[in-house]
Amino acid sequence: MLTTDACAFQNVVCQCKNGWIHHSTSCYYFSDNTKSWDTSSASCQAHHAELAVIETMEENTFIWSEMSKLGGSFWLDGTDEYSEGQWEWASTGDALDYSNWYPGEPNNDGGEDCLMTGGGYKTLWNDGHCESHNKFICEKKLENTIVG
Ligand SMILES: [Ca+2]
Ligand SMILES: [Ca+2]
Repeated sequence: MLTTDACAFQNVVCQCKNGWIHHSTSCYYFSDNTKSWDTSSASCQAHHAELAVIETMEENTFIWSEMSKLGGSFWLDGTDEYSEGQWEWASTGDALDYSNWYPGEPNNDGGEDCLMTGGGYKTLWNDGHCESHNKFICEKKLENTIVG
């Protein structure tokens, strides 16, 4: 079985499909269009990906470097729709180890259960209304292909 370390070997090509950006062990897609959180998540899954799960400050810095070029707010995979105030990554059910909330967020203002970043929040995070339309970031693990 290939691990991400296999990318270090010369006979393994690690690449992302056109339109996806390689960073560390993942490929990321930054949407142009805006959708609700549910529809954004489904759109990622249609491309065998999930909304982005941000696990480290380093990864957060990477997505901000792209978001700041593109502009707009973006959905991430986090939600507390199952249990108010208990934030988890929807695709794994894991609690958020790393987080980067804007001061005063998450405030559940009027019932906000979906994780967004970018826009006026810049690199920081906010809980937004899941029905609002934002751009979104999909993430999937790097595809390893053995050559030769
Ligand atoms: Ca909430
Ligand atoms: Ca909020």
